[in-house]
Amino acid sequence: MKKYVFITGASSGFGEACAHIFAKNGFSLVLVARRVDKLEQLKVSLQNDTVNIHCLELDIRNEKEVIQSINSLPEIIKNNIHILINNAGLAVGRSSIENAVTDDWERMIDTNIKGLLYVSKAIIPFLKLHESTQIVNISSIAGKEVYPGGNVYCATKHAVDALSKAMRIDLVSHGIKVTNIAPGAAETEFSLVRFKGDVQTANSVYDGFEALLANDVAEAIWFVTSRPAHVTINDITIMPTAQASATILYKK
Ligand code: NDP
Ligand code: 8X3
Repeated sequence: MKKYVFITGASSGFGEACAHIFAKNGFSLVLVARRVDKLEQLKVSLQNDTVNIHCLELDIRNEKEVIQSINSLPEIIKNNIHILINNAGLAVGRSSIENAVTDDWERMIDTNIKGLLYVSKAIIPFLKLHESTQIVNISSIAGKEVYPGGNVYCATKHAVDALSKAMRIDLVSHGIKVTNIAPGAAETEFSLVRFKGDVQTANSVYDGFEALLANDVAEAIWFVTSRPAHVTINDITIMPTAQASATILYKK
């Protein structure tokens, strides 16, 4: 029976790149996002005789929907999930606290923290069915440092970093590995979402240096999930070479 990897935020960026790498390496996939049309397109591009792909239209902020959609998956899928990649997430806005739109805070907290928790709680019982399963949480350099205007986004990613440590403790007796991945600047739809569709501002984030690509992060995720059973990589910080810290970027 093929092993499944459950990838949240597979309609774009890191999640989509993970779908390609895991399919190439023989995993079957559960692909999760709100934009199911994008997932279906991805499915068509990946489909071959050896890989099973299940698309799940899901807003991870909705606890009931998360529980219901995961529990309604066919038994053959649920019972063969070996890896959960908690990747879905976003930044919205980059204002100082007194100028921020509070709805932006709700979206980040509800997605990056609460959504990650709902999905994890629903998937962990299935991971427990097997030896040596794994959760990969996508945090950020923003989960290690803070920067101007990063306030709530940084707080949510610090929470992901803390939850990775907490999950490792709670799940060690079940042999579930937990890995925290903290990327620096990567060129995906991330900035377009953060700046609410302002293409010029989004593009300017990546001007003058070579940002990470989604595939660079997906390769790191593949590396940590393909170690032998007795080896866990706890934490990876992966940066563009031109980025020394959250705030220090060498731009030409
Ligand atoms: P993208 O915007 O390209 O992808 C984000 C993904 O998350 C999309 O597939 C989106 O799908 C999904 N998503 C967002 N909200 C929800 C929701 N409520 N329910 C389900 N899915 C949702 O960004 P990245 O690939 O760059 O980001 C992936 C992760 O990496 C995020 O957690 C981000 O914070 C983190 N990160 C990004 C960095 C960067 O510089 N790009 C650096 C460090 C970390 P849809 O809209 O279809 O629902
Ligand atoms: C995304 C990277 O530096 O914009 O998590 O916060 S950063």
